[in-house]
Amino acid sequence: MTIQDILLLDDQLTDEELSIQKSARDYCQKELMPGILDANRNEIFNKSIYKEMGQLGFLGAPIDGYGCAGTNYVSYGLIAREIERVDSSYRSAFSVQTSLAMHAIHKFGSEEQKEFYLPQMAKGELIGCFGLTEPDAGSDPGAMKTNAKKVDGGYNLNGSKTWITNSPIADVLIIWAKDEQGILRGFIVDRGVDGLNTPKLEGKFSLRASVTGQIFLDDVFVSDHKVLPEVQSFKGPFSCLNMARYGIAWGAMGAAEFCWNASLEYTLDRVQFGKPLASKQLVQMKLANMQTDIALGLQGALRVGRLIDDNKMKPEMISLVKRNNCQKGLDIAREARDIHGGNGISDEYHVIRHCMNLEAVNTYEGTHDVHSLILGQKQTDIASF
Ligand code: TGC
Ligand code: FAD
Repeated sequence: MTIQDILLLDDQLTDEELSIQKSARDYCQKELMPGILDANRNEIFNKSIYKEMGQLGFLGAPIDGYGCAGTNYVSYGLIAREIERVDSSYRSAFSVQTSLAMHAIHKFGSEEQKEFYLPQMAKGELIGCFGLTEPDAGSDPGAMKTNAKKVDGGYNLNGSKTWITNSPIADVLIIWAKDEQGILRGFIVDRGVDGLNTPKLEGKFSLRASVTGQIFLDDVFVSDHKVLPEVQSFKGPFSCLNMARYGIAWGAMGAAEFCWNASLEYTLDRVQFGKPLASKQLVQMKLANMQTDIALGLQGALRVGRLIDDNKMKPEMISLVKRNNCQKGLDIAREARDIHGGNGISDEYHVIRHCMNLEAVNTYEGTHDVHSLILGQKQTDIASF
């Protein structure tokens, strides 16, 4: 037993899952960690990261065929945990490509669409994004105004999306819009079409190593064969969100683990009042709280992963772990920031970066409170949105 793994989570993993975890940890620590400080300071996302993740088989990992690795969902979660141990921005890049863009095409696309897009997206040669949120439709995407008007050979899309991860750099934009009957449909919009504009959102204090933007659609023509044929309801985007939210539950724990370990090391080294801070009862209680929330959070994520792999997942299970692990991760990062004293606000100690990132992670993919309401609705049968 190690202090890091008090409930022996590694013993619950298969050899294949342990091997995927190791290759993800090695890559993230060797290739991503050394550059994160600069990337976060200067708001840089290097697209070559997608190619590297592609080479390792991370992109679209749970998809069978089409050049994807075909792992189980536990392995997908383990990858998310290792990536977010470095930075939530890189886990965002992984989640959006895998669970939002590729999953939408895999689950709802035609065979032709799958064969064309998925292999290139798995290699990181094409970058995806997922356009659901609008300026006036965040927690309530049902209020969206983006519309699709049927024309000869396809649809004309009009509207705007905001807070879209990757929109300024995406080659493949999954756009959710309502048709003239008010039915939600999914559209694949390729970079370069007339009427598409994807400006970057400036001034972000969170996820600075991820590019976030808007999407403006001004009579963007999408041909019939770029419409996702197998979806005509909000079930479409919400099914993709289930998978991404599940990955976030693992990822938030990865970021929290970094903050806990940093706090432990820092307080063992830092002497005040003649003794290491780690010798103080208040500090030990904080470390114990971090350890407990992480150990339980990881167990919850693992359990939901096994249930997905056994086809027994219900969306409320995902709300439970997304909500819990994001809030706990954020609380741990804030506590770690405090434990580091003044150094805690310097990016060289990394905890302030995790803290700021987890603020957004707690908000996107359904805010903490929206997931409370999903769980409340399931208990009471009363929707209180
Ligand atoms: P409601 O009437 O309950 O349902 C509409 C239809 O959807 C189905 N459904 C689901 N299907 C699969 N999984 C789920 N989790 C589902 N939830 C609902 C439902 O069965 C129904 O199907 P049908 O066929 O009968 O039409 O929907 P509602 O409008 O009342 O919505 C309820 C609510 C509040 C839970 C929903 O709007 C919600 O989840 N809001 C949060 C919005 C959100 O999460 N946005 C995320 C945007 S993407 C993002 O943040 C990416 S960040 C990426 C990164 O960088 O990592
Ligand atoms: P609002 O819905 O306006 O919520 C504001 C506050 O009100 C929150 O505290 C919320 O919990 C609360 N609230 C809302 N409704 C209720 C209610 N019924 N009862 C009580 N309280 C309520 N979206 C995409 O489509 N694709 C992406 O790739 C994507 N990437 C993102 C990246 C970043 C960095 C961020 C910050 C957001 C991203 N989003 C993306 C959007 C994200 O999903 C939304 O921000 C989120 O769903 C919340 O919507 P909102 O920001 O409009 O907040």
